[in-house]
Amino acid sequence: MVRVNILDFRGETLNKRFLAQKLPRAAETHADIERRVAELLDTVAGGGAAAVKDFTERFDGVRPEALRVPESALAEAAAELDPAIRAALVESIDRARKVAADQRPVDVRTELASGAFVTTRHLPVERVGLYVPGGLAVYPSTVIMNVVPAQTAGAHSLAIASPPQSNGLPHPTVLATAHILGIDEVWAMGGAQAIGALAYGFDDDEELEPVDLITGPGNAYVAAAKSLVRSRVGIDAVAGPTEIIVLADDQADPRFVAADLISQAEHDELAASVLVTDSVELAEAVQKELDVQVPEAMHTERIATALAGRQSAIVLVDDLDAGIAVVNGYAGEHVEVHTADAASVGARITNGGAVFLGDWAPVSLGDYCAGSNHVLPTMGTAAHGSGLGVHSFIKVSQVIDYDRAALHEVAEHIGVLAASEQLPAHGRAVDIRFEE
Ligand code: HSO
Ligand code: ZN
Repeated sequence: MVRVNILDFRGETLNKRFLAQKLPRAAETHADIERRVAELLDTVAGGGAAAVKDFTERFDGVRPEALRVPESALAEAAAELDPAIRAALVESIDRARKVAADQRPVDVRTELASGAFVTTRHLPVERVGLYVPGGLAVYPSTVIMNVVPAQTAGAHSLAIASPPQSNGLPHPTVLATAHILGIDEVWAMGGAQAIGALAYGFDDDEELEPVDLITGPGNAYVAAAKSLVRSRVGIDAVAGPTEIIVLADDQADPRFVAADLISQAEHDELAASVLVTDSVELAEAVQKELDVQVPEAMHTERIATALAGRQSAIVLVDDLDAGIAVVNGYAGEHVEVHTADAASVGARITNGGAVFLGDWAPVSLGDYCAGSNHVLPTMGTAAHGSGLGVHSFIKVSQVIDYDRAALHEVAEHIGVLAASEQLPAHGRAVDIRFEE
């Protein structure tokens, strides 16, 4: 039998403090990982490409002759790509591009008075490093989710890093996807050493220009490295293992709910699959379905471990209002709503990286082909953060344009505020302009 923790929240007051204590969460990242990664980053900062190759040999079991993947290898991978995979990638790219195009922000010029303007400009980040994990699975779909919004934002230069396989190159489908997307800079580097290389660059054996921003998911080492380099470069978020939280009532189809819980558990033993329901019958039916479906899966052990982990649970609540409070308190990466009138319940989910409504919008749709992005906030960060999108690759800059009369109109206010902050030179910088 597949074991899943049952949490009974019926009769409880579901305030923020209670939820913070009782919701199922993975253990915090080990301080030990941070320490080891910090040392590794120092070595990469000082040792350049040669150091990255040393770490690659140690962790990936292969020493690539060159870390930079030759463009011919990208073209070759694309030429040899299975046509069905190509068609699926193209569909995924088209849909992602449509959504991204609609996310483009517009510059606005605000007129505050005659001759007084502030323009809010949206400018692309110049150079971006995109991390595509290897490990337990291959993630060409993640190439799309990183590259499409970066390109739509207008980022000038994009570099992809992905760990090498035994032949010294990243997975061929990752290379082919990069080629289809028009990317020519791909590096055979993974793990924390790849994050260090993107952040610091190198110019010893090979030349890698440091980037301004690093995006993309990764394991605990990648996450630790991203949080350590964030004072030097921007990062999208520190991603944890994937999460799904399903809110279901007695109308839900237990087969679909079980399949979707399993689908994200398939990623990682540390993945979180949480079901929140006000129906004990549904909870039991889902548990039965897990017992049927988990043994039939390809990665039964990984899935069973994830489902039995402290980060996964079936949460029983009194009613849908309580369920919504639990889901918003959890602030999960993926939220699925399987209730009568999923759209109106979904509208009340205010903390969720992506919200999937009803029977026909499983997380797998969003992982590959919805047009939405699958690089999303985890570990409760959906309460304040967002998934990848065009906005992730844009910085806002304001342009201030006042004429003489317009400045004069506020000169006195500036003088008063400057004096109140005991910064009279600020006031003087205005007054001097109006002296004869
Ligand atoms: N569910 C993962 C993304 C993914 N799934 C990639 C399959 N491939 C995190 O959102
Ligand atoms: Zn997935």
